[in-house]
Amino acid sequence: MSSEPRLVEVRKNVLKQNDLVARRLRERFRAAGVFVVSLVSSPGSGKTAFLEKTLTVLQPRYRVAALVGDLATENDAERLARSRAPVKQITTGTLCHLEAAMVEKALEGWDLNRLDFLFIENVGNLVCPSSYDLGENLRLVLLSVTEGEDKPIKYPTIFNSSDVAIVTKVDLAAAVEFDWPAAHGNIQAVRPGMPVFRLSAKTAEGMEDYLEFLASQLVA
Ligand SMILES: Nc1nc2c(ncn2[C@@H]2O[C@H](COP(=O)(O)OP(=O)(O)OP(=O)(O)O)[C@@H](O)[C@H]2O)c(=O)[nH]1
Ligand SMILES: [Mg+2]
Repeated sequence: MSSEPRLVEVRKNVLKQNDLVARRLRERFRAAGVFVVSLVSSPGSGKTAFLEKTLTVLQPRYRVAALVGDLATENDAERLARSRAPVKQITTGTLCHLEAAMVEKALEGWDLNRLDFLFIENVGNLVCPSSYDLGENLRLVLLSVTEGEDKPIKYPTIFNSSDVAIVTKVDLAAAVEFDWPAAHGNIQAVRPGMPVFRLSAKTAEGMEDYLEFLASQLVA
């Protein structure tokens, strides 16, 4: 007998188990009144830089915190902690994505009632994170100008499973001859109507529009 059907079955069970935990998390987030935003992208697209800026700017007006996933190191948590927001690193070992159970475990001892926004930076990967619900309200997919305009059509699932696209590192756009109409067209091809923001965490260009959008989500 081929092993293929068994592998598929195991994977389905893992996903089903994840959905149960994600549902539990979503209910907990709703009850606590915390708005949860997750970030997915390929490695190095600028998730941590963008999140550090977001945490720093939001801090005076909102109570914010972050979880960050990586296979190894506490580097990103240390960078995010510079914002002075509560931050916890989740190290996944060999796993290329976060699972709802890891988020649930990382939140042990946290009083979610004391938060307005919780951000979750996923492991840098354009494939694995797409199938794992983390109970978030909003999933942001980042695409940096240096990656190539074709990424949305090459990795459609991660764009399909996200709510908003953020084009990052726009300060480098001219140097890499980034083709904005092509990138935007590719995003819209895989996820018609998807809101897209263009910004730079380095120069802060475009951050204001995105932060306004985020604040409007909390009110909604
Ligand atoms: N010029 C420029 N560089 C940026 C910007 N955002 C991030 N970078 C740089 O891009 C590199 C990767 O940024 P990170 O924030 O570590 O990216 P990441 O997506 O968190 O990476 P992983 O967590 O490893 O997946 C770093 O050298 C950043 O300084 C930006 O807006 N402009
Ligand atoms: Mg990072």
